[in-house]
Amino acid sequence: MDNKAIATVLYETADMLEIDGQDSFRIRSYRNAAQAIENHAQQIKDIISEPKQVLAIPGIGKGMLANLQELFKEGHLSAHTGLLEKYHPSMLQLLKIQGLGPKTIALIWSAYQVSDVDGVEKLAREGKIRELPRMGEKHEQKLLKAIEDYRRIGGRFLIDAAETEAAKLTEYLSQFPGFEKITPAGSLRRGRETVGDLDILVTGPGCCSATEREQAVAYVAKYPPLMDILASGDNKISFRVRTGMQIDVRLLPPESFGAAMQYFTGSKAHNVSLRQRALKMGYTLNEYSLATLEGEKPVAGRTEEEIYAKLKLDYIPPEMRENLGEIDKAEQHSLPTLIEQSDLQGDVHMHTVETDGRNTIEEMAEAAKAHGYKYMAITDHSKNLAFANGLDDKRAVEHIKRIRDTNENIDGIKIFAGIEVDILADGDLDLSDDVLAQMDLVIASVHSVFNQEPAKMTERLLKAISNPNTSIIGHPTGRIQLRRDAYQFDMHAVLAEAAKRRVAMELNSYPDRLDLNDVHLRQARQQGVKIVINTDAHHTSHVEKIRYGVLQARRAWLTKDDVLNTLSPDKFAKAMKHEWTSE
Ligand code: DGT
Ligand code: CA
Ligand code: CA
Ligand code: ZN
Repeated sequence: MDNKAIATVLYETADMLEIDGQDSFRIRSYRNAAQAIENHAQQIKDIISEPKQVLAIPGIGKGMLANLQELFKEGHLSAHTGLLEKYHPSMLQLLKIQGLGPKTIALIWSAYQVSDVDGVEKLAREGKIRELPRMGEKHEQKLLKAIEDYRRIGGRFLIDAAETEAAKLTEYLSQFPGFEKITPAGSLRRGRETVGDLDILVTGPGCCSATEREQAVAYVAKYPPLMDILASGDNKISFRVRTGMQIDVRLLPPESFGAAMQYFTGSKAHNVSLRQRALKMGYTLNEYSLATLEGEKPVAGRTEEEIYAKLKLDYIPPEMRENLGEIDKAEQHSLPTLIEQSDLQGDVHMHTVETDGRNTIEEMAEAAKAHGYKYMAITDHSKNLAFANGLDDKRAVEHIKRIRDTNENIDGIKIFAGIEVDILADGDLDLSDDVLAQMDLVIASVHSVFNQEPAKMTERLLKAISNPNTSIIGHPTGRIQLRRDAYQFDMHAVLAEAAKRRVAMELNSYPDRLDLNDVHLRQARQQGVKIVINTDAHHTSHVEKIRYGVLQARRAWLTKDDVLNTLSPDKFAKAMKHEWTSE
């Protein structure tokens, strides 16, 4: 037990004593001791048999010494375990929520006997926290936000956050002399919608002599956002940064870099299949190389390409490595040609200052043009979304005119006039058919009443799809990653109707949406439904978020043909009026 672990037990005991309503002197003695031990240069475990040395640490008296002796003799502290039993171990999770202190937890406990995160979240959502003494609605909202942060930090991160973190670290590592290649592997490289921890692989010409390794690890340890080091070995250092993200950095010799890329990109399931194949062919495959079973002579390892080639497989893009049949396809030379960002000719879900966007029509169009698109669409909100200042029929018609005028006055990009119209609770669209018919394209989206019975929600979506003006269903499942689950409905029935009516499904690229997700995209393709990949941009800078959508499309094995906004402007315009033929 190191000093940090001891301090944690003491801090937790202090917090639980406070929840228990014990006197402040006793509580303070635990906190002071925890702090002193945490900052003490010498390990307590090395001096515990010398009571005088322990007592010499400021803040540690005879009582605390007895506690420490118990801790080392028994492996636990009875004051700590007793309180844990009384309040349930889940209390420790509650204490980790920023801004939820022992006093509030005590209040919640005495009123509701709830001591776990899910339970407290439920109370807050039910408006029961504001009923406690000295609490109000503001506290309740802050608490919900804190729980959200806790979940994020305790769990997975959105792909854009992971990417930003990886880019910052890569920049830092690239300044270390001798590091030549620095690449993310793991779930980030596979383009998964969320990332658990970051896996960064590093190599260079001389990588890595013992001294270079030592210097490199020391350099990584000085990374400014680094909070604590979790493990540090010969060629690996694991640490946590201030955002709560955990990062594994691995140093590799160049001749193993491809093997390590392959291994640490995963997925685990893909790797298991690949290794079985290697064994059948008389090879072993690990993070260092592909080698002969007999004599362990390496035959590949410098690049991933040579490993797949030696295994008589076409190169499998990282996004496909989930063991969903990609190895068979690679063997048969029949891997699909996945869609690429450069295949997209337009982005047709964009908001402006007219509703809840931050830029004008012109600014959004210029951003789309600078991105290299041939077309884009302005699709502001409809009136049901009151907080977004959504458009009614009259304003929508005026807005169309403005969009068309802007289109006349801009060169090099076609601006379509569209709308993101709300699908009301009964499945009706929020604007009159007459106005919707004037649009070049209509995205119909659910933005309210998410908790309908699945059958009702299915009916609602089917009705929206059956409106002849509907071109696209926007963010079809409504999920907000790490925050709100998808609303429930019969996806198969909805996709079948969309296929029949030639209504497209959106792949919304906003990182917290990514909706449809990879699984549903695959299902949509199988049912003959076309996809439109959009950003839902509310700012010119959001145009770049399209790449997160493209990654999900690739994970779903989509090709250029599956996605309507790879079409030329004319063909795309027709497709928005249901005029396309499935080949
Ligand atoms: P994450 O971090 O939860 O988002 O997902 P990954 O895929 O990044 O998983 P992680 O970080 O645990 O490991 C990175 C890769 O390393 C993983 O995709 C495959 C490889 N790997 C890890 N553990 C094993 C293992 O036990 N067996 C095999 N074959 N591969 C492993
Ligand atoms: Ca990972
Ligand atoms: Ca990892
Ligand atoms: Zn929307």
